[in-house]
Amino acid sequence: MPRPPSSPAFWRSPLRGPWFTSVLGVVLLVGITVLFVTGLLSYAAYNPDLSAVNDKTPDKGILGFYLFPWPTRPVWLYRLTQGVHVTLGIMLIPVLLAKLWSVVPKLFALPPARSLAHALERLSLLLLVGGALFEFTTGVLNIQLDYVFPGSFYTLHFYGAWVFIAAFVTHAVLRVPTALRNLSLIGRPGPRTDRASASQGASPGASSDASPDAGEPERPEDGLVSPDPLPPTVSRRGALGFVGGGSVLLAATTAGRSFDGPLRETALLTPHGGAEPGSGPGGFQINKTAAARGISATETSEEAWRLVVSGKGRTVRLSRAELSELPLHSSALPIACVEGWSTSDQWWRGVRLRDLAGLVGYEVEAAPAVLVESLQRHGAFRVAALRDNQVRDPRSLLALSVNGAELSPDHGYPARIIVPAAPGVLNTKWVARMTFGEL
Ligand SMILES: Nc1nc2c(c(=O)[nH]1)N[C@H]1C(S)=C(S)[C@@H](COP(=O)(O)O)O[C@H]1N2
Ligand SMILES: [Mo]
Repeated sequence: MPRPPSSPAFWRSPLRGPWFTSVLGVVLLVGITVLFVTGLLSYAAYNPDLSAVNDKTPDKGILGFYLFPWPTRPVWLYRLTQGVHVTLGIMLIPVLLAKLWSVVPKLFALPPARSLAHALERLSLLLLVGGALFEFTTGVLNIQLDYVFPGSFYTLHFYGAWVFIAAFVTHAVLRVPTALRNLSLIGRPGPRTDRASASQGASPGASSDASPDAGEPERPEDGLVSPDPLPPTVSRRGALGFVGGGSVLLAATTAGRSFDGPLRETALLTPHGGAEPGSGPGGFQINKTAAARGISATETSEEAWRLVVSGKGRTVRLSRAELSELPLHSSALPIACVEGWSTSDQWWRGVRLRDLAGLVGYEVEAAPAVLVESLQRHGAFRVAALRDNQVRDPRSLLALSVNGAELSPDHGYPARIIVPAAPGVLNTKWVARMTFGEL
């Protein structure tokens, strides 16, 4: 008679066992903690508390308790935090899948709940597994498919992260001690067999050696070790090697997204953006082309385009020629997108944001926040709000040229914002209007 999946003997891989599950669990414990922290940092970097323009997450309420003004130095700050978030997230996919595989017999274990405590634990596991799959899926869709959830990616990924992390912390508190014992990282000194039987509460004589390829007897309710294993075709260490190899392969084909030039070509798994940037002064990543955003040469021409700067009840209109007669400054700054890709520092040249605030009567040292609007009429990222510390930083520019050449249409001609350490989404292209003041 065929055995049902609820029978432990249905699951015959000799790889399953506390050691294998615990190694993967500890890797996820560390990795997911880093993902959570860098994710929260990324959210803070969007200035979500500044204006409903940047963040439409309704009632972030207490979940926004930790928000702080994102600094403008070091200039590579977001490049680092978000590069780590995305690259590490991708690397953890094989680990997550292997971990789920290693415990899948428990999904089918009967009875579904032995006690109220057990029922609650299984419910928390539902949130844990569901939350993990949800966070990894939305994350990957966002970086690979370019915002399939219009405007709502942050909301989904942000709320999902909090639900997931609640289940994750519960699970970690319940399981980390066992995992560390299984790995012999904690526990009593003394002969291995004694320690194992003492720590696992098994009957005397039941040895539970925690080494990777021992038979791993365990408490029956752990249900990880197959009672009727098939002969092994690979050792547990070997299987871990496959998982780790998968992570390394993913990293090797992803990490190039954080660099320019030939290294970027190694990022096989990275969408290469809206246009091939080519070489020369504009030879760095182009995510959204002018054509894709409906920006025409007519509306950016010298005759048609005016920058409208307002604040303090005043409005100033500047042609591009007038703009380029204002004091121009250079800053070497990268662009770093939430999708994890970034450019090296480029040499931007343009008018300081704080000098534009000065045009409408603000003290440059006390320049306020600004709302920046693009010529673009449709699609995401038409508008962005910058905080006062970003406006005041002397390296923050309304750039007119990059690496010594006029901005190309795809890089934001006639003018684009560039702010140190900020997420790319705040670097609005094809700027049409800037409104200074309290937001
Ligand atoms: N007007 C406008 N500005 C924009 C965007 C956009 O879609 N429209 N995309 C933003 C995002 S999300 C990033 S990461 C950077 C990317 O710059 P790039 O398209 O020049 O690579 O531009 C930002 N500025
Ligand atoms: Mo972006």
